[in-house]
Amino acid sequence: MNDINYNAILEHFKLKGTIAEVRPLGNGLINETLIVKTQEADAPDYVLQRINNAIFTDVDLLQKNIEYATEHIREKLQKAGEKDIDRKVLTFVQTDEGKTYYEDPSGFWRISVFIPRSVTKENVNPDSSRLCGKAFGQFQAMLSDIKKPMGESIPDFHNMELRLRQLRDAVKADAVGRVEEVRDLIDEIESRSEMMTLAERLYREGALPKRICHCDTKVNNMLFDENGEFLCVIDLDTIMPSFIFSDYGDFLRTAANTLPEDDPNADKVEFRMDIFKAFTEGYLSSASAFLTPIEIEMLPYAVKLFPYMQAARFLTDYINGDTYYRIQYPEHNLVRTRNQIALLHQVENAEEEITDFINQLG
Ligand code: GN1
Ligand code: MG
Repeated sequence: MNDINYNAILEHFKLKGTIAEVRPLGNGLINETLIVKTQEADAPDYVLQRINNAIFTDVDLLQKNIEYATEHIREKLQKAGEKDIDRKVLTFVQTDEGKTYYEDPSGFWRISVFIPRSVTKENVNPDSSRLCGKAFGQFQAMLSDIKKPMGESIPDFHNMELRLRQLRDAVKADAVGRVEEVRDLIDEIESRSEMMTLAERLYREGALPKRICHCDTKVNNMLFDENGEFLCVIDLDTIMPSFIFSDYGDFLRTAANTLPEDDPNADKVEFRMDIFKAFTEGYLSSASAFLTPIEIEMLPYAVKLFPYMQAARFLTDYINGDTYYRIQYPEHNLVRTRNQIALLHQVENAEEEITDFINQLG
């Protein structure tokens, strides 16, 4: 990273002002992110990112998705008479060739305008999770009528059938001899496989739509202003067609877990009903206008699906010898799996209350 000549990359983009400084920003694991400070007070600062091309193999499709989605949201905000639009949607800077990314031997680079006076959060409380629900519902609502051809930047990213196939392939190959030790976890996952692949079957029957989703709905992928008001959604790489469950369920998977997803005290994992209720209220306040009855009816399924899917993904990676997720110690993916299975159990225990609450709102 240190021997990269950032100025040589930056000069291919149409930036305003004089570069004063380039330094790392944030704690993202997938892409490398830097802030580019400019000298002049009236020139914006910028965010420079190297796109992880090992995970996002079709950078052109990825960037087109992001361009189409941000343009569409910008138009929607303009039509709605919003003020301060430049802080409510990301702006990507073009290269001299009129593209939003630049490729050189060190990788694929893109630049967005840094949104001034914005902050990120790592945790939520019921009030902020209501805001998050509303924001992700609005995000889906704004993109629900996009006409541009949006592709899957990671094919079948949240396809549960694929994730189960990957687990079964890993078990069959048993590349590093870990299968015997995790039999109980494989059984936990296999015993629910039929129920958890319901969405894919309904999709094939034409009963369930895919829509444009964010697919990485963590609170730290949102920007807020100095008063805690929501500004915009960031980390747009996984914007793609998916079931709306992706944005609803994955947020709850992280935000409503009392512990981080890799906390080893799986027996202490609890599902926070206060966060669930507030987020669901917020989400339905902005999404119910475009959701079909079956999508609303299946929200309790979505709450289960994401701990389940993430458990399958972590377990697959553990069995494969840790080739996908970054680990800090050898059992890390196993610990993560047990944590997500514990969360699944908690959600299952609360299923009736979850369903009643959604029915009463919907
Ligand atoms: C990855 O890097 P991060 O934390 O934003 C993964 C998500 C998982 C998450 C689990 C592209 O996201 O799908 O839910 O780890 N992103 C990708 O921690 O695979
Ligand atoms: Mg992220």
